[in-house]
Amino acid sequence: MFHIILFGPPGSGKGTQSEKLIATYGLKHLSTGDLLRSEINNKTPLGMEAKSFMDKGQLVPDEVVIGMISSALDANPNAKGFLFDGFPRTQAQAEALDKLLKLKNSEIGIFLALEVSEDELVKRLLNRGLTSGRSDDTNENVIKARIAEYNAKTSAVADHYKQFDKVVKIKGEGSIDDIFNALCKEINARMN
Ligand code: B4P
Repeated sequence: MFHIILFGPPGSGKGTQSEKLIATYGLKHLSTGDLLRSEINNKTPLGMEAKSFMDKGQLVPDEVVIGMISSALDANPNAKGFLFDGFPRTQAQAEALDKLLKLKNSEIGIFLALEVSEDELVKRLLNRGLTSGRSDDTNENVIKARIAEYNAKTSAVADHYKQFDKVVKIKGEGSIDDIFNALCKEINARMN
């Protein structure tokens, strides 16, 4: 099994690149953002709790997100590997993920960190907000709050994986195909 973490600030291209990576490598895509939005659309209690945080640009509590990922791992026992998109976003989530994978005698193969300037992030998310219908993409203050949450709580997750020599930084600005090719080059080098 080969597992990938695709990491980066909001709007860095995680969702965009994930679609291409799962098609190429046959991995199961686990996006906590997508899982949470599906709970919101289904109006579940978990979704209603998550919405109150997401609408303000804040992270959803760790126990909610970790529970969701644990269930998703158990629901896919035959997966070739997982592509984690938008997870882990805190140190507690990273430690929980390591433990869950260890129980399956497995571990993260590579941690790919997309790097994009803040101006570009804001521009992309406001642009997506024109068509996505996502309430967290339409208000610039909420977008800035999401970026601030990333800087305060999420960026340090890379340090956790640096100690295991898993982290590779990738420039996340440029054409989608060029970024995809850069990601594939690093994955192929670690897979073989
Ligand atoms: P997510 O759903 O993870 O969304 P995201 O970080 O905003 O977006 P992503 O990075 O995938 O978007 P992409 O660049 O592909 O999170 C939403 C919220 O859910 C969080 O704020 C939080 O509240 C909650 N949440 C999720 N996971 C959580 C967790 N683990 N713990 C706690 N809370 C959690 O797309 C952005 C735009 O850029 C698109 O329009 C795309 O077309 C464009 N784009 C992509 N690549 C481009 C390129 N190379 N050039 C130009 N534009 C590009």
